[in-house]
Amino acid sequence: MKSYLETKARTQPERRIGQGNDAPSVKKEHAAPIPWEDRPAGCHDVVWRFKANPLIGRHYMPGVQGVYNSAVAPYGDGFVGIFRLEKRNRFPHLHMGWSDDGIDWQIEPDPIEFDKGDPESAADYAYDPRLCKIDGTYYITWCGGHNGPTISLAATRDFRSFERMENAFLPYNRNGVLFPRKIAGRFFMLSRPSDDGHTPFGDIYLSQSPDMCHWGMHRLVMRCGGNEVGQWWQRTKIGAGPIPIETDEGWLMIYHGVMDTCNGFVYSMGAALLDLDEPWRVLYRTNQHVLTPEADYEVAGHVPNVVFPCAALHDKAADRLAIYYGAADTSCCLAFAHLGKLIAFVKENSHVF
Ligand code: BMA
Repeated sequence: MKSYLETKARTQPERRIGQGNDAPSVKKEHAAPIPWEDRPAGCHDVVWRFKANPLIGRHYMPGVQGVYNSAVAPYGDGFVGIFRLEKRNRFPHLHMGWSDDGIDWQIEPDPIEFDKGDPESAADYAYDPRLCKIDGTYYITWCGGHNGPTISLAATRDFRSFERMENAFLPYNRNGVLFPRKIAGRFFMLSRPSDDGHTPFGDIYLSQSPDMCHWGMHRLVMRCGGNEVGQWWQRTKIGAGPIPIETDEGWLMIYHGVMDTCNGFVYSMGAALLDLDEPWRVLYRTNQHVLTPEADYEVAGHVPNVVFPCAALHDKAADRLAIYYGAADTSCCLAFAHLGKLIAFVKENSHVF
């Protein structure tokens, strides 16, 4: 099965977007080292914060009110990012960003302009992007407006032209996260059916597609958990975060778990291992969060008490994982873990329900 762009005849000349004329040209594909900082002395947590957080603060450039819940991926000899950026009207758009080291980012001031591939893809809000490379094509999934929020999709090879694809699901849905390779010849996407508001419920589902256009064979992956499983940190809703990472122990899926309190929702980070061939089967799942809002920039901001992972870079040889998360719907942050230790932690502290 060919990737999406290969199956579509391209009718428009290649063009650049926004300030994209400054986009670095890709020389030779080679991996830049991912961001890394050792666990601080005295810290015993399996996931720890970058000392220089927030990576990208609330006023990244004049008129900007927040940059958060954003996606990154290796590209060329550096990294690309798709950033959720909000100006003073607080209407979220997606902006391209470039970085040599995954830490210092140059974000374009104008939003990405998508080619109009999908006649139903009204120019509307766009938030919480994920970025997934499959067979040489980069796919962006995000929460877009289609008479209510659901999963929008676009494809690019060069981050200069972006082909808008059909939206994946009926509204209402959020947290659409692709798998980085086909499984049994099909594309796989996690998602979280929701409502049109702030959604006080939600479980993670998996859908399959032969062509990135038609989605079906939906499977429940995992439910949120409450009293009966002793899991208050993830009792209200859960949603997939970064692109799942393939490991010998299964797909490592980092996700957010939400609990309701008398002061609103609290968003924490957890992790699970899914079966490699049938990823709707949960092998292990953390019986506790691995990161919860505690730092000042996580407990204070536009929406306090939010840790919202959307991307992760990994280096298997070095046993390193760098997790990008939005903090308090205000800033972009980084956290680190040893991949092997996180997997061991998930297995040793698991409650599958
Ligand atoms: C969710 C999404 C996220 C946001 C979170 C906390 O429903 O809208 O973008 O980070 O709420 O406000």
